[in-house]
Amino acid sequence: MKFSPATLTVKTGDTVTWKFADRVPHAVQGIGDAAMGINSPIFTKGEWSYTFPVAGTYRYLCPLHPDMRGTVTVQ
Ligand SMILES: [Cu+2]
Repeated sequence: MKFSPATLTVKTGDTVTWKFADRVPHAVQGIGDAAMGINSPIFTKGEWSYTFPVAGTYRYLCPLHPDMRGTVTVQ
């Protein structure tokens, strides 16, 4: 019931892949306008990727479990 790692730093243009492997479903959903592109389907098992074209700090959560949060810093 957590993202691991919860914080990640990447370079502009990098692609981040979230891997879902749990007994309950999860998703990723960006917080705020800049993170709108982070919006995955709901997975129990699977992967979802997003490429970050613009530098910044992007926060996200699992819409099913809003205490599950993470941050991607794009340099
Ligand atoms: Cu979840």
